[in-house]
Amino acid sequence: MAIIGVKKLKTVVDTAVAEVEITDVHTHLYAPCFGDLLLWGVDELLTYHYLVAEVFKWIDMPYHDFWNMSKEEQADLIWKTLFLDNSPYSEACRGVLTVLNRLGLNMANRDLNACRKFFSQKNMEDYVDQVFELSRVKEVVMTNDPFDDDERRVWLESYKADPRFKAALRIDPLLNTWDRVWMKLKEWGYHVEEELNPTTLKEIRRFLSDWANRMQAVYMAVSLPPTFAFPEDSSRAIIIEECVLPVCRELKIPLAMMIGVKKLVNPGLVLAGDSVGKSSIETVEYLCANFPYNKFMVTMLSRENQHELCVVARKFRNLMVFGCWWFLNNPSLIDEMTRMRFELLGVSVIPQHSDARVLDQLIYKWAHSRRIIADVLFDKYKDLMETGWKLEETDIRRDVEKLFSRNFWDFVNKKL
Ligand code: RAT
Ligand code: ZN
Repeated sequence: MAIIGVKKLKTVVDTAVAEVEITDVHTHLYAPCFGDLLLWGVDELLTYHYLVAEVFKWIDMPYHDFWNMSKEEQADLIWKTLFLDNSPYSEACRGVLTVLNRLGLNMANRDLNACRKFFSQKNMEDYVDQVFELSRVKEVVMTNDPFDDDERRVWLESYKADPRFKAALRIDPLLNTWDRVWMKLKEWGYHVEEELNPTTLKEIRRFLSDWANRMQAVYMAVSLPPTFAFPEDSSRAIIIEECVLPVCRELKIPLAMMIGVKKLVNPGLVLAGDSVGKSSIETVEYLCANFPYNKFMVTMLSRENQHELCVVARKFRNLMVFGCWWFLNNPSLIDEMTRMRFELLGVSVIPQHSDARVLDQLIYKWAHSRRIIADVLFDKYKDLMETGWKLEETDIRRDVEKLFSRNFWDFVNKKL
């Protein structure tokens, strides 16, 4: 047995975490066959909606004037406001600089146009390879919305599988705006009416199976408001119970629920205009308890829900907690949440996902999270060693591999 001493522990943990090949369970990235839907490069990085929200803290311009600017003009304004007129230490700003740094760009002279030149010489396909290599991500799960016309066209006409990009069937419109989308299903040949009668429910099931199979979806996913309740007398609850859960069961895939987003509290900010609210943990508890043959992946947006979510995950083997979502994806909160999760759940959690919308973000989101998770792990192993427990490098590599990849696949493939 190659037992590790406490002196070597730091190096062993850091190396294991730095080297592990990641399965990123939730992103908004697209495989190359989706063309322009896959965003990349410095102008996309700078106009990420996390930065758009920050720039409007400083500028007085009407929202629509900003949205009428070209992408490059928006990026120039964000660069000037958030990087030159202020120090860019917010997590979203720092992220851009981590990416440029890891790509070998020297930003000491703060020259944005030099960066643009660097990216203009790249070709998308090669750049995808480079980013996957640099971030040591082996595969990502996309967010695939059959209600998005541009995306839908690719699935129906020109999709070309790339093993690095797995699909997740995203069903927000179906669950959150049935009164508007039932007409679309009808147009696409499903025999539905607005009223959720037996034929309509059967046809919604057919729609879900068709798309999950077409995409080879590894799970179904939905983002939900803080008011999400179940059971409830609403079209959402009926569709979940009668369609989503049965189809997930039949296909043996999890339903990922991302709970706690208050949509468009400031509509002028568009994608950057959503906020957060505390949600009901009882809803998660009820679903896990009453649908034991369904698997649920859950992440919640408010910090206040994190502890109770861990507790519920201790009670139900059909619940997998994942990621530090969106406003929680900041170093201080990742650190706090990861500690709590490791203390309450041991190795049985998916500590992080990237939520990358721009390919290059894989580089920073994972560099930043790896650092924090490694530090937390080190503390936990050190505490363990103080009990006299002996650790081998293989133990640590096994745990790290589970946290960053295998727990997800084991859960997806788990039979209940
Ligand atoms: O983090 C984000 O980019 C959000 O805008 C959302 O996309 C969120 O992650 C979601 O998947 O709904
Ligand atoms: Zn997302």
